[in-house]
Amino acid sequence: NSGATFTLRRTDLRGQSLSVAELKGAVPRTAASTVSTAETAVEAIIADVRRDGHAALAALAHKFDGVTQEHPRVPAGALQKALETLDPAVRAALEESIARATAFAQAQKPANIDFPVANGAVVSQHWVPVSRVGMYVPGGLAPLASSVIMNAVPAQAAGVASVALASPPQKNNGGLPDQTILAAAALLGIDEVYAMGGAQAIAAFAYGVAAGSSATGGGEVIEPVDVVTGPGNIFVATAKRLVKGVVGIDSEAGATEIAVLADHTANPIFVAADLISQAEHDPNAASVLVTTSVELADAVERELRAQVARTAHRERVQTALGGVQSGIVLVSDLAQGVAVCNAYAAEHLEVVTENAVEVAAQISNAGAIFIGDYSPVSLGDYCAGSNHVLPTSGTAAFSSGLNVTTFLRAVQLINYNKDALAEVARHVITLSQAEDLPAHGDAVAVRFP
Ligand code: HSO
Ligand code: ZN
Repeated sequence: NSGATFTLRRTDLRGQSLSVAELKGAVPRTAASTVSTAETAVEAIIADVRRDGHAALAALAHKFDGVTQEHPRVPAGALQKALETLDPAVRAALEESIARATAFAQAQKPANIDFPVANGAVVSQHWVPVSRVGMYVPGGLAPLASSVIMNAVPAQAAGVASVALASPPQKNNGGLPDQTILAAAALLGIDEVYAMGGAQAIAAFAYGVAAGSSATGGGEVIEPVDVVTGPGNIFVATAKRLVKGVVGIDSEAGATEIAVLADHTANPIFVAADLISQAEHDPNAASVLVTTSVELADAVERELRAQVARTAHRERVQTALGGVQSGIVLVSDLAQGVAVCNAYAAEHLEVVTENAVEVAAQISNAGAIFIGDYSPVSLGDYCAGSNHVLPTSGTAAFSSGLNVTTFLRAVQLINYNKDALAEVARHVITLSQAEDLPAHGDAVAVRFP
């Protein structure tokens, strides 16, 4: 079993003093594409769904998923049955995941502020949930039931009244979505589930679908949503990009990434296992080790070869580890390591060094930071209580993973009484004149004749 063939490229930055731009150029990452080759096709699908509603959904389900569908709504009985037939161990694991994610999401809820700016002048900020969310959960090779939890739990904790879920119809499941996805939805109390895939599902959520006519086989109204979340293939990602602005979307998820910042104290067996765990997702996944220790780098490489040789999805893992997006970066010290990690802005960053908590505190750019030997990324994927929908491709420098505030808006309330307005009136009038917008000042002056 010595057939593991891949080369992890090494970048040696030791002794070099590099600017942020140079560091960004030095870290192993492929440029994220900003234009989509699927755009024309997706535009046509969105137009079809807007024009023909259920008839278009049925035609697209036939064309892309190979199923004949009268209407996409999954019957309540099918959700119940999926739950009843779920492996009890999987059910227990999903329940633990939901419990931890829910507890943390509840704790994330930001407090409302009612702030007395002056006597009789209160300015408030109240967090208000969006009304309705549409979640997309991909089917395909690896339907991820855990992603149902990660998308639904923060929406529910935010107080979103209406949560709908779409997942592609599976030919081998009688045209219903994957059974474990249905069971996870049932566990979460989501009863509005659609067997819809691809760009058409995103279009249906963004614009809504009118009730079908008897000529088209019927189909209930699908009300439009305010926010669409969830990962998907290039068609789904492109559709989300095209409907953004009509609805809110979560960030576009690219291939998954793990970076590990490690010193000589790290355990190479653990580090190698963690690098492989995310490489398992996708041949385009990225696994990056940033280390101060050449000995650790060598040991991790030896471990990778041994562990890759016996891993289940060896082809995928080898391609990911051998790709230009993966590799080992050698740094002079932890300060340079921190700078490299901040320039890289990993989706997941593990810090396995001496004083890992203090080192992690210096990381400003990462979707989620996993601290120490016993907080692996795969814990966060399933059961930590944190969310696994995180910014990829360096977007962690300016955006956040899914959390309660994804589904909330901060609404400001202004409540001045007469005396409080009188106190500031002359300033409003002065500024309105300075901007040559005197009617603005008049709207204040008229209250004090
Ligand atoms: N690591 C993935 C999430 C996931 N892993 C789901 C397993 N299941 C992106 O954060
Ligand atoms: Zn994962």
